[in-house]
Amino acid sequence: MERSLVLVKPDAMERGLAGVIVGRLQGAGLKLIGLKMLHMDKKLAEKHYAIHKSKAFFKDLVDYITSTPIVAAVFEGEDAIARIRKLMGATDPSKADAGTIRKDFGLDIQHNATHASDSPENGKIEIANFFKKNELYG
Ligand code: FUP
Repeated sequence: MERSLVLVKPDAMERGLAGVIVGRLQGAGLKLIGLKMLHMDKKLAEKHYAIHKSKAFFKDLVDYITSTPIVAAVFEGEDAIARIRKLMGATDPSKADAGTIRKDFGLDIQHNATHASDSPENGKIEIANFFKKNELYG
């Protein structure tokens, strides 16, 4: 069993897509075991995106992800990481496969509707950044 953090990012929140995105993942058979709405502060954003600290887009990314409240979810399932990333599609929505969340709802590489963990190890770290153990119902 794997677990992944999923974020519904500001661009999707502003267009009322939180339920649709969470629903797509549930509809694909992934189990929702944690859910909350929060407004990420700069500290949490910099921690979440620490791997991108040296990139030119880092400041914009932090400004963007902290621009509105977001929905954070945890999904559990067999092979959950790979399955969710496939359902989400490529980082750049214009390059994402048809029928993926980012193809259907993403606007551009920064405003790409969702985040999901890219490995089981990062999933554990990311989930711990957003959820206490007793907020998960796996
Ligand atoms: P992903 O795992 O698909 O979310 O993609 P990355 O970890 O490579 O990138 C994390 C986030 O950085 C993306 F969701 C959007 C942002 N990003 C940019 O804003 N510009 C870029 O050129 C690349 C990524």
